[in-house]
Amino acid sequence: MIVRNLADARQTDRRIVSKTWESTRMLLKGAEMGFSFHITTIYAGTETEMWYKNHLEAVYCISGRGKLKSLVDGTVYDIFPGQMYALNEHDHHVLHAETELELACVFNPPLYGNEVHDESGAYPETADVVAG
Ligand code: 9YT
Repeated sequence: MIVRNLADARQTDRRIVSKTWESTRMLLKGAEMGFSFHITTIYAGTETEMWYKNHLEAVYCISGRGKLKSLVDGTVYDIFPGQMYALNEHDHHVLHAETELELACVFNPPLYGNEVHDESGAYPETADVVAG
């Protein structure tokens, strides 16, 4: 069994800080669960364009308010606590955080560790660090 605490994990290199977001990776590839599990904070007033060509992701909104726009068909969805979205078709999208958003995110395949988005908004297929 693996038991971890978010506040503790935030004091370690599990906390990855990028330009418009930060993410604490609670479970990674090395845990051999078949997915990774992250608690992500999107900073208020930011827009993040993403396109996970190598991953599927499900996102659950814990707190905050924002807009999710599909860059496939232009549909805009409200994001608020209780909303979930799944990028089941590797959907190209942009997330606008009207307030700070706290999100729970699951990635399949799991992230290795310290990945941040490349210029296209994707994570690479492999990485150097393999944490649990
Ligand atoms: C919602 C989203 O995908 N934000 C980018 C960060 C990502 N969730 C991560 O690395 O945890």
